[in-house]
Amino acid sequence: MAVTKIAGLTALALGTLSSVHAVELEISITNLTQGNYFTPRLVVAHTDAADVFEVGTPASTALAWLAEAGVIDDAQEPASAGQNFEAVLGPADTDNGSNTWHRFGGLVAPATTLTYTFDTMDKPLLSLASMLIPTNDAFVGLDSIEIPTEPGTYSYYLNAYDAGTELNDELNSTRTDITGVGGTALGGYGAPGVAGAGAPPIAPSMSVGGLGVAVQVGQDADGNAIGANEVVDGTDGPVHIHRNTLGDTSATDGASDLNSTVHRWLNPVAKVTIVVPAA
Ligand SMILES: [Ca+2]
Ligand SMILES: [Ca+2]
Ligand SMILES: [Ca+2]
Repeated sequence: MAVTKIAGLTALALGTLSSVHAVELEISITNLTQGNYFTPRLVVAHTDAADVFEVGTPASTALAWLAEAGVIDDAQEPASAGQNFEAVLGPADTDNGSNTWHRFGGLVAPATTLTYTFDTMDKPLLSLASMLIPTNDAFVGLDSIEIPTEPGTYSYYLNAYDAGTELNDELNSTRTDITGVGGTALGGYGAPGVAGAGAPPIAPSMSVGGLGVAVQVGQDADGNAIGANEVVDGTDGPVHIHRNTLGDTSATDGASDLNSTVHRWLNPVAKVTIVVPAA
């Protein structure tokens, strides 16, 4: 998969942001869903020389890792080295010229809020992305908003997007009756609808298989071999608004292993609040 960078703003728009000053933002993210979790968040302050995603444009390999497996950097999944956002953006927590980024850890549970502080290092734009679990390749995204500079509190509602890099089969990797080759693992989690086998239906464990680690050995829908730590398992277009989880009411048979009474959602799926402190 080719990594594609798309300019987000014109030079004219950047010119209007010349008054940006270094600021430590307080960023809160609220999970608005009933039964989906957010994996650790990629939060990037950047110029128009960097872009996390673009609706209507094929996802980068780094975005595929994030959306399919929750992987942002090598520390999470060494096998993604050279393909993940660390490879695309540079080291975390420092000024990379075009960007500075953090990986904010921990799961965001349904109907909960987590808050972070983030030094934007004078970058004018802000993006955020995080995988929704359990899904094949859904992510919640904020794309290149202008970072407010006046002290105050600013809110944004975020949609769930489909990265387009994995077919939405909604099948756990142990399923063999439909495709004959196993499902595409719903992010590598060991049981349908949860992050670890045996966990309650909407309370993922972080201990089984590692959070967001892709385990997709088998074959894709075209019969091509998929090795461990690959994120190639069919495509369903450029980045687009997610069709939502379809689900059904059996975790072990039918067209989906997800629960239609728990795992469906409507956009927006997240609220982000940015507090710009008084200078
Ligand atoms: Ca973009
Ligand atoms: Ca998909
Ligand atoms: Ca089912």
